[in-house]
Amino acid sequence: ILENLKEAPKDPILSLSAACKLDSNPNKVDLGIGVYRDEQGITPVMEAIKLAEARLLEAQTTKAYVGLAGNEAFNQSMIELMLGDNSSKSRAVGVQTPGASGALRMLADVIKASAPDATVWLSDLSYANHAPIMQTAGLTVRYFPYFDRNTKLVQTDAMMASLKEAGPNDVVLLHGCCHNPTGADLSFDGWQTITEMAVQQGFLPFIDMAYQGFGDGMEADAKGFRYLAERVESYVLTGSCSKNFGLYRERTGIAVIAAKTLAQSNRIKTRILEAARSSYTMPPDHGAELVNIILNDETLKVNWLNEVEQMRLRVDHLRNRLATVLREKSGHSHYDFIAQHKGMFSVLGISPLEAQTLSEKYSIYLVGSGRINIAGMQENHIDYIAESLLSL
Ligand code: PLP
Ligand code: TYF
Repeated sequence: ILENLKEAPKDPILSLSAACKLDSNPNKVDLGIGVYRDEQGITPVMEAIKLAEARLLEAQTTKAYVGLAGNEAFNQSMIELMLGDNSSKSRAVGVQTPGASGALRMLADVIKASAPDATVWLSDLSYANHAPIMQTAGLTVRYFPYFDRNTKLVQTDAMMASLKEAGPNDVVLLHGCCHNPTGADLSFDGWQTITEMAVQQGFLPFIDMAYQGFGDGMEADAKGFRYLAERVESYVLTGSCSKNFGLYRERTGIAVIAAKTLAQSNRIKTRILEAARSSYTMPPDHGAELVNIILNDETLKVNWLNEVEQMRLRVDHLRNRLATVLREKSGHSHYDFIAQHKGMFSVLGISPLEAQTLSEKYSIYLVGSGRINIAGMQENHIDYIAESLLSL
């Protein structure tokens, strides 16, 4: 029974780190996988997490199972963090999942169960795992124009024109902030337009929030999504603690459902628990309890917010430096858009072949879409990256 399988293609992003590790070029730079690194090239355990871990070690008395929805105090705290005092909070319920990845899949399963013929619209481009997750859940995927290859910003008019076709049997997946891979975010005007369209056309907004705090700040990053959440009848939302709590490997995330009424949200929640039970059953607790400890302790929360802000400012600084150095070295403003992008990534608008040349000739590893992880750079890489890029 196991004879028929051919080898699966490698994960295109994870395999970049492996290739970079094997590269003996002393100038090598890993701008592939989306993890934050400090000026020493390390992805540190955050201070607030270390303190919460010390408390947890002291206070935890059992490792017995928690339950299908995971840590409910975590779920409530994450809803607070993402929604603030949004009016939709009164009908929002959460389920802890193994990362936002788990949440994407659980929500896709529930959408499939409720509307087997639903189409999920993804931005062109979108997160590498969005289409595989939606398609494996049995949903049809369509793309709307998003990234303008000329301006390297969002082509809002073309996006909205295309989404005119989305109706009550459609799901529109939007990145809450810090778009992966492009770095090009919807403007607040864009959020207002899409909100109006969701209300009028009746499609389900599906918001994926993996980088809250990395764009303009913890509250500012939620502004567009919260505007939408106030006004649409129903939406679903995923949250990730991988980046803003640095909990990557602890697989800490949440699926949030805000249906018409709290009773309906709770009914849908039972279907998510059913979907979880028939796959991983229960999410890991460690990361969720750490987040819960931090978000419910005033001092730890302030420490944590400061740490995220430091990371955000560092990435912002690297962005601006790279754009400046590219302008100085080239004498033109072609790469100025890098400074306008938000979050960890930028798509540079180079071809897959040029991306391959950067990897093979210069040992600068980046995703084939031309995405670089700004948060993976060190200040002393910038000249080399700029010179290599301009030599293409
Ligand atoms: N969604 C987006 C847009 C992402 O970039 C990522 C990964 O970083 C995820 C979801 C999944 O994150 P995780 O499963 O680590 O929480
Ligand atoms: O886009 C990224 O780099 C992150 C990390 O299969 C990631 O989201 C990459 C590949 C993958 C899972 C996560």
